[in-house]
Amino acid sequence: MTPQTIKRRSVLKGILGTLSLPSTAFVKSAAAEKTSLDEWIGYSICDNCNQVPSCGIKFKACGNIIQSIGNWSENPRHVLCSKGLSTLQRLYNPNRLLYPMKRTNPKGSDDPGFVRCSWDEAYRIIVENLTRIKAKDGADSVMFYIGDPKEPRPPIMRLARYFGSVHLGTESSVACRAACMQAEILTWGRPSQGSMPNVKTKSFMVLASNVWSRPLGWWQSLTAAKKRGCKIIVIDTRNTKTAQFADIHLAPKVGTDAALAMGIIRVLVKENLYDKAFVDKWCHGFEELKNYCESFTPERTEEITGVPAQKIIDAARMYADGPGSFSLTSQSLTHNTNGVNNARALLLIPCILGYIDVPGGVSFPLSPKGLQACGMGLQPKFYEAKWWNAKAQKDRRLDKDFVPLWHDMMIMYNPNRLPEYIDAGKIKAFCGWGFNSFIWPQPQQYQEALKKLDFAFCADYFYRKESHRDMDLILPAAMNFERFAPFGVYGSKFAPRTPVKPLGEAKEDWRIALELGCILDDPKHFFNGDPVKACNAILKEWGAEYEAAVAALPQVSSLECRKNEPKKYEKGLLRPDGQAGFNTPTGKIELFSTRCAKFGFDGLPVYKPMMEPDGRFNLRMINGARKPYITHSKTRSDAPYLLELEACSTITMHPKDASARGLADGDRVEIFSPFGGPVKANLEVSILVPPGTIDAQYGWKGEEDTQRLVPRQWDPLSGYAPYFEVNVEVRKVGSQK
Ligand SMILES: Nc1nc2c(c(=O)[nH]1)N[C@H]1C(S)=C(S)[C@@H](COP(=O)(O)OP(=O)(O)OC[C@H]3O[C@@H](n4cnc5c(=O)[nH]c(N)nc54)[C@H](O)[C@@H]3O)O[C@H]1N2
Ligand SMILES: Nc1nc2c(c(=O)[nH]1)N[C@H]1C(S)=C(S)[C@@H](COP(=O)(O)OP(=O)(O)OC[C@H]3O[C@@H](n4cnc5c(=O)[nH]c(N)nc54)[C@H](O)[C@@H]3O)O[C@H]1N2
Ligand code: SF4
Ligand SMILES: [Mo]
Repeated sequence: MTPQTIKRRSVLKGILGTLSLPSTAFVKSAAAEKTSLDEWIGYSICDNCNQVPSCGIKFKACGNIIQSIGNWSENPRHVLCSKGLSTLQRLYNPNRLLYPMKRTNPKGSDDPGFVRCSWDEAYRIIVENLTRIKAKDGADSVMFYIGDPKEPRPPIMRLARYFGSVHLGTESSVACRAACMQAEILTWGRPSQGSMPNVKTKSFMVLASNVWSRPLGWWQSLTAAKKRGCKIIVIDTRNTKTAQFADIHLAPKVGTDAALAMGIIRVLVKENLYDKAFVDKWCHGFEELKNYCESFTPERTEEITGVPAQKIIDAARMYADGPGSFSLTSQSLTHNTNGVNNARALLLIPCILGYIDVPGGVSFPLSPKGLQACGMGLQPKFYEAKWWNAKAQKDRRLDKDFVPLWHDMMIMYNPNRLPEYIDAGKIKAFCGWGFNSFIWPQPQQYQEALKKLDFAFCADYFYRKESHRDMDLILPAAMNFERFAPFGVYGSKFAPRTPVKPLGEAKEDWRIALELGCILDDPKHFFNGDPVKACNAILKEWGAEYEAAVAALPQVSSLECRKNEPKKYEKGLLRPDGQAGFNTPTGKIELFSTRCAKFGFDGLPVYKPMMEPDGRFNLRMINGARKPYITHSKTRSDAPYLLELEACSTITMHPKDASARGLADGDRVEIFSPFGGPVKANLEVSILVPPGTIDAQYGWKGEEDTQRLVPRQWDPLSGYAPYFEVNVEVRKVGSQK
């Protein structure tokens, strides 16, 4: 035994003794208070679609049992949707994982033989294995991963950092909003999905987004704007409720948005509708853009995108009557092999119109200083951004050659080549929170790869057979009603939670990560394992405190913030060096990205044709546009209320395509692609999709797993998969090939 393991064991013993109880008086008294059978009103935050920060929930409880839930009206987000309301059923689902479980059969066995173990034993197994693997293969061979549950990210990022591994992957580094964020940062140097319209906004573009994927406040804001006379333009391939509500709906074929954007930009340039003074002073690469868009005449753009030429002209003119703003999709534009460019191209439209950081346009709020979305770590100091960004760490990352631009821009490594990394012996251990192997195209390849790991564990609400079967340990995570951390952030407001005691031996994700940090590293770095202390370390940056915020409930509390003012780029408020301009390499909005060019990519967001239909596969599949009662893999079994709304995989097809194939509404069908199938689904015939396109939901398993149809090909800028690009064919179950 090495001196290091002896030390670790004695430390472990001591720490486990002190960590088994909540550490601060506040947490202890909060827990004790709820042991009586008195009725009380409590507050939580919904985590069921991970639009973090998410909607506030007010609940009525008796002792530790929550009896009913509803809207928390004082919370800025206070209208719960079907998924939010179903979280109570999820909380008391009898299949919940409530105790740590360890495997007793060898990896690869059909039955892993999971048996219950104590937290002490689970931690001992984790610490011994991670310490051993780190000593033998280095800290970087241990991969940390957090799935779409974005709430646990900050302490796990901290855990990975102090453990010393640069391989932190998340669902956002596999496929989510981060590719859009890349587009935003490349263009104007900071993340911004746009701003919802205010009283000064005269025109508004919805860039591939839909009411079904947004908290309900989004729809309220849009309808109020339209009532005020603001013109709404929706750019969406499908004929959604949002599209039907628009003044103009442009429906480009999937993945042709860069061409559509160039067509619109050409009209703005030709008709002199753009803001010349703003472009001359604050934009880089206008001449290149002007030359490139020249060939995107309305007629040619119509040919590529399917959007009528006159509509392109009308939309350009309507949007130019500003000030205007926009709302950008979180993911749909970027789930094809030219995704980042498709998103970037659309973002250039408000840029050349000068709608950036002006009243009624796209606002770039400054405050509270340093605050980030929870999914990005909440606060750079807390997860130690400097460490992640240092060259010594960056140089060690496995995604450096695979996605050089992503690697340069992002702290999270892109794990889409995980099977290759495992086969090459570069990743030996996996520590996952909220891990779902169906997130990937060809998920079976990832599931096979997991079997080859030396050690792996996952924390989750439920045991998910396909993702967890080859883990050594499964840890029960406390749900949103059972945890303090994290607080919800809404601009300059924040909201704490008043949790009930977790069922069984479930623990908060934050607590698990912090306790492991205490054992693997040093309790001083991990707030003695206490999530409220960790939250307070973050909140104190903005003069706030968790306990005081609980005392103020049901009102939400404030964070110290700087005053927002327009045209901050003129005053040096958008760059860390205090110089005027934007936080890009040229200090200007980059219509031509010098950062892309540096890595050998096109500097302009160019159009590229999507995968060609080859005669056998003639339908483009949008594999995953959101439905209001489904979230990814997780809502299918956790909340039976939601399954009652849709009990199996259901694809949508236009009536013309259905009749050409002899298919009717309600048919059971099979889907094929050049990359896999058959995959089964029920058919819904609807004008929601245009001819030539079907939509499907991913996350169904077994014979309904649509991820098997998607190839492992990647957008070279982000490394994201073409979930919305693959061509498929559909036929009735049992009919001839
Ligand atoms: N084809 C296709 N694939 C896609 C997409 C698509 O549109 N089409 N979208 C991509 C996008 S944008 C995303 S975000 C991902 C989905 O991301 P995933 O990570 O696959 O998301 P989920 O299935 O919601 O959740 C994963 C697991 O987390 C568990 N979980 C939920 N909350 C918590 C928690 O608080 N703590 C812990 N420990 N566990 C929790 C759930 O029980 C579930 O097992 O899929 C991506 N993949
Ligand atoms: N109900 C529900 N809400 C959710 C989630 C959920 O699973 N369920 N997941 C959350 C998460 S993790 C994410 S990332 C977000 C995703 O949020 P979004 O990206 O906004 O959601 P989607 O519904 O995938 O895409 C929005 C629209 O883009 C259109 N679209 C698809 N491809 C193209 C294209 O190539 N061009 C154009 N112009 N339009 C296209 C689709 O028709 C769709 O109506 O949603 C979040 N909210
Ligand atoms: S939109 Fe629905 S699922 Fe998403 S946070 Fe709000 S209530 Fe929860
Ligand atoms: Mo996502």
